[in-house]
Amino acid sequence: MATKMADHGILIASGPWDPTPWAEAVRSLDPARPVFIWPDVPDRGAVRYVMAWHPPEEALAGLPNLSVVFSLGAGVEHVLSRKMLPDVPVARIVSDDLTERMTEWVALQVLMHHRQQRRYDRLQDERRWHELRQPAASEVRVGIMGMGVLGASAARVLVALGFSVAGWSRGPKTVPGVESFHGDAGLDPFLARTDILVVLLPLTPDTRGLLAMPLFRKLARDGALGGPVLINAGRGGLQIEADIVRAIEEGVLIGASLDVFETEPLDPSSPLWGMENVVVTPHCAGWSDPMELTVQIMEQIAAFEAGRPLRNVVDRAVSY
Ligand code: NDP
Ligand code: OXD
Repeated sequence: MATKMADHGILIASGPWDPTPWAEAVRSLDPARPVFIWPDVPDRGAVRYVMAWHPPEEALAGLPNLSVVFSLGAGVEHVLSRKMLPDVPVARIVSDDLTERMTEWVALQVLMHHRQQRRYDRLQDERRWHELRQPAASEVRVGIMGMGVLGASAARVLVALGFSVAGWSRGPKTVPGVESFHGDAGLDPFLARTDILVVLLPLTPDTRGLLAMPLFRKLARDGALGGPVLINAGRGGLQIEADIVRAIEEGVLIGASLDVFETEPLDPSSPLWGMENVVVTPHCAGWSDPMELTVQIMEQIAAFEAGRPLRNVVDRAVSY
């Protein structure tokens, strides 16, 4: 057993994240399995799996026995973009815990804009008792770009809250109470009926830079909120931040909630920090719990070593 395990080691290459809780989680779940923390890999032949979050290029190269790369997040662009990534399966995280956390964040942001909470915060600062006109949820059209695991979950909760919800994805989707748009042909009609745009797309060659002024101008302008709102928790590479700033300044957007940025952490000099109806959160919408996600990865490894198929393997042809 010990000899076999020696060839079945796990390398943790967690980029800017502290690797310690991930290594501790693996060790507590499978004490016999060798665990390496990049760049400390004395025997590269002993690495069979990599647990990766923004791994350095070299961490994925020269691993002769590598069988699987496990992304430590739901997104995988940080692995697929690595030129030295060998031709092995890349599996991503699909977790109830992460999905629930993301759904909470989306519902919070939609409600914050819908219920005009930023304006009430300012009124409170001024000690002013002033009631704002408040549309019903059913008058507000939420459009979700990306109707995968996270988008569909958020859609279900927003439907339950009474919003008029539509989704846009590559292929058609059936989610009760949600109007489905898909593909290039479905994009403009989807945008034209959307007051609050929620983005839960992966970052791929097709989606990079999509959230820019031309798209913002296609959003509905006749809605109950007085203008469109952008909420992005997908990836920063989807958005052009200079366009978001200009769109807010020019009233093309009346507000935004952003959890992800072109460069993270967001630079203190970014005007987004100080804009009145812009909410900035530090890529925490779907916070990953190391133990919860490591349990899933170790179950995947156990299945793989027993000859069963891996789950949540990314389709490299479409990059997500
Ligand atoms: P999924 O792979 O389950 O869903 C992706 C969705 O995007 C699918 O509906 C897919 O369409 C759609 N899509 C992909 N490419 C296109 C395209 N070119 N045009 C139209 N639709 C497209 O991913 P998840 O829901 O699990 O996660 C989504 C993203 O959320 C992740 O990739 C990650 O970037 C981000 N994320 C952010 C977190 C945070 O903390 N901010 C936490 C976790 C994830 P189809 O269904 O037809 O395939
Ligand atoms: C993820 C993330 O992809 O945290 O899971 O962004």
